[in-house]
Amino acid sequence: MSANAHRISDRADFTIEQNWRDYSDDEHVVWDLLYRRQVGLLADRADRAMLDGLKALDLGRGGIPDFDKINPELMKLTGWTVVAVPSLVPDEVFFEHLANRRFPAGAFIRTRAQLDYVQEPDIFHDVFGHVPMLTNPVFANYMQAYGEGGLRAVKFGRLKNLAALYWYTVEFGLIETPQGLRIYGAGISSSADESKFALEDASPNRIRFELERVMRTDYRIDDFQETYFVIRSYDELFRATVDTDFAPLYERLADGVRHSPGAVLPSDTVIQQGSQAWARRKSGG
Ligand code: HBI
Ligand code: FE
Repeated sequence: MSANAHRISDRADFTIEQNWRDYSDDEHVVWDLLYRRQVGLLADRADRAMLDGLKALDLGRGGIPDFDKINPELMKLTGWTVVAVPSLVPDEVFFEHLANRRFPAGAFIRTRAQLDYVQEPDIFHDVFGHVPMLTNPVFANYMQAYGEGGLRAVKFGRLKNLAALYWYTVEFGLIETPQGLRIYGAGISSSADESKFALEDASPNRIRFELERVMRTDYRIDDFQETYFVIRSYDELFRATVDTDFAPLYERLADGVRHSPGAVLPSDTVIQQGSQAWARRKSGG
């Protein structure tokens, strides 16, 4: 186990040094294995924004990315930087970073035995999955607006609703393109199985994104999604956060009405109704 695995931070913002020189050769090999597999799968499954971001930051240069090398490029493109954290950080710390255009990325990398699934976000999930999207100016604005909204949601006690918005967009979002549906969510793009499942399997619902509907929808963290929400553009996502007056929305959400992950509502614009043939699907999950 390298010195990087699950260190603790003694800073108020939970950051640590990445210490890129401490990664072992085998840890670099794990990144290369995951990178090569995903980039092959995503060539015609990921949205342009993600593929362009991978190139712009040269994340395929070989080995685990050194934040000192990718940050100047990312800063130039959209004013974001990646900061290293041991793993999940408290919600408010997370929102504070996003609101200041800092993306907290786990510094540890999964082992070869965990190639297909790791419980906590490791550097591959965070830097391969999330960071390329931060090179897209509109999505970068959405992520900062999300962070600011998160700090407000904590005050209104509406964290669960906001976490659902993050889950169904930043983590598991799909976008409509002239070539068909494409992936932009990091939870999908960093997973070999879900990259195929999210676009090609008949069992999940694919429903048009609507802010309040998504914020009321529960989700499962240990299996593929039962529903994927589809946006038309990143601008639609950004506008939803900046054009919405959240105070009355938070009042309405206080009624506690939630939808189950597989629900299809009469008010939904259904792009593809799932076959609902649910079985535990995540391989080895
Ligand atoms: N911390 N490092 C890290 N990464 C996350 O994705 C993350 C987090 N803390 C909280 C959190 N996500 C979720 O609660 C968000 O959905 C709000
Ligand atoms: Fe994530």
